[in-house]
Amino acid sequence: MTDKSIEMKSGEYMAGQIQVLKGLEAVRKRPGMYIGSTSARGLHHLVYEVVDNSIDEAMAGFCTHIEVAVHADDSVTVIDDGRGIPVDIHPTEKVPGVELAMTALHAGGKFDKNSYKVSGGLHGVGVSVVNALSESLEVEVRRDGRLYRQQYEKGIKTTGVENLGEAEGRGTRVWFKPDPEIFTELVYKFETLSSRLRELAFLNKGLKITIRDERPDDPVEETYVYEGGLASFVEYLRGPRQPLHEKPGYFEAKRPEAEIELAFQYDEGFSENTHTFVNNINTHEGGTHVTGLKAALTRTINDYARKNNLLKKADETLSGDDVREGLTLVLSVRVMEPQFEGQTKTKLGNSEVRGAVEAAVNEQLAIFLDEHPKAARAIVEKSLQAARARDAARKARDLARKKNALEGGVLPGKLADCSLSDPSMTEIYIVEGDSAGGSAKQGRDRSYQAILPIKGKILNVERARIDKVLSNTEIRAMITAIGTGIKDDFELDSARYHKVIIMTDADVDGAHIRTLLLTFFFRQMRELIEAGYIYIAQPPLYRVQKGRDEHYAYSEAQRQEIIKRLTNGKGEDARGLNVQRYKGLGEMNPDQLWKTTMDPETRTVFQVTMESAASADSIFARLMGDDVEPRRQFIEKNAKYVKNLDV
Ligand code: 0RA
Repeated sequence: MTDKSIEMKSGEYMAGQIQVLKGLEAVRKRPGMYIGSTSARGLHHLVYEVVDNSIDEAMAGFCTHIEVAVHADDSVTVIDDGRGIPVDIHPTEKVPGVELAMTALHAGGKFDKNSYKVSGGLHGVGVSVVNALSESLEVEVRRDGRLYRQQYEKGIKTTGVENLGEAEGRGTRVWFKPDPEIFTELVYKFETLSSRLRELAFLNKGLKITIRDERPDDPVEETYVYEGGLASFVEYLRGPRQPLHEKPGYFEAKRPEAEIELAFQYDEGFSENTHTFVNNINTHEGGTHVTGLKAALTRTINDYARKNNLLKKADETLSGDDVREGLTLVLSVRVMEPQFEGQTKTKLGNSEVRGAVEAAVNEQLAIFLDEHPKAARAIVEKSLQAARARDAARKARDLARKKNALEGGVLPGKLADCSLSDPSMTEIYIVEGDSAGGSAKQGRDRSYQAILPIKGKILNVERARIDKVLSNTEIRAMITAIGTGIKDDFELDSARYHKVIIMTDADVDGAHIRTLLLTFFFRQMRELIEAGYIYIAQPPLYRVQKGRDEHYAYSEAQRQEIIKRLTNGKGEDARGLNVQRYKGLGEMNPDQLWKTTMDPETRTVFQVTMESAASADSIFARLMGDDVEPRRQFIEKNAKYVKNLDV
């Protein structure tokens, strides 16, 4: 019996099909609404969306292993060993469950009520969105001793759910190839996928996740499984920093409002590394759970310090920033009906979660401190040092403010400011080196572009306490030029520019300086990144010239392409061909710098996202310790990570 004859028989079925087609059409018309973007980011979200379904099955307790493979043609397979998507006919929709999952928007929750849904993807939109945006997709289900299969193209089924006969085991396999008519970028980045999958393995204790990249000549496979869950995550994040206590603190708590899992470890560094998740989603913008967590940390450590007479003066208290200095912490909360708010929908809104987290952390942290008196003392001592340094920095700052007011000069001398004063119209280039700074000053459009040259290596903020950070000239110049202040004093509304563009040489040193700058912004002006104000300029690597034809290449591939075109395929040795490699920005004259890197009409700038900044930061924390070898490796690999910035 063909599909057509079924349609004739059932008006209900036909109505369902019309709904499906309308839904798919909406997804293909406005893919951005469903997966955020159609660039690299959206492309990667397709994988996360499919994996999330398997993760849900793991969270329900039925799946132990998830395998992801990226094939030579950049198609992807996701396999799990869960129960398998149901194949029986849905009572009201009259189609097999698996077909419903593949075609109905938001079908995910229809089967299973009591679970922590929206486990991952950008909006938890469901696998039907992946189907709609795939040139082709195939789903296989093993259930009840049989193998079933169905195939689709652009979300429309090309077969029914076929029973392929007997088969062992159970589970679901989804293979899909993203549609080139939809996506502007079709190449998967192994690092991007593997770091999210590793994160999911940390967040789901004991779950095994494998990723295989079949594209390189020598395929790569990695497996992540962490019996320690978040405790393993914290040790991973802490990296080479010297811990104050040997094992991370760790607890799990079940409350009616939420399930809470937390791990933390203090180290001798000065930065705070807090990562929070709700239903496996990174809550970059914080929310009620983070409010509860911070309140509990501050209160419990102060209580402990006071109870044990560790505070010298009667009125001495430790601030939130003080007790979080040198702290690596991961909080994972599971909530039945999470409300995500904020610009990027990564802020938890559920008010009942605040109290649940606060109470659980108060209780469990107090137990940890009582049971580990040596660690507790070290933590309080460190917080006290932080409090005293902060106090000294505040005094120095007040003094500096007064001095500035007296002298009348507020902006740094090296800043070549723009003439417009509406921040939404203006941008500032932070430029590596005085010579490139000079070219930028001459090449810019001075009405809306400001230039701040900074000396090569700025201070490594990872290894310095706040008072030292603030006494660094380059950093002070940036802070005053940008105008927002830092940390607790940060005010987005005071930003003097809505674009802060980092422009460094296209070499290893440039990459290092860019990382230092990103780390600084991530640590001290995080909201500037969250607001989308930080960008990275992309200067060309080569100038290729033949006669009056002049072109710039931003990658090796582009260089070859241009040479081929200009020489009619003859290549490098053609007569009259002139290829110049730019070792630094300083080698470009002002006009070239404008044309290639600064003119909004022709330049490419990458907007820095929280994810890219966080990964810069974690790479940085990991590698800027005292070990030389990992640093050397990092610098060699760095070009690769920079390419990841738009993901
Ligand atoms: C709902 C019910 C059941 C399984 C699933 C959903 C399921 C969905 C996906 C998507 C990817 N992998 C999956 N694995 C399972 C099973 C209900 C039952 O067997 O009783």
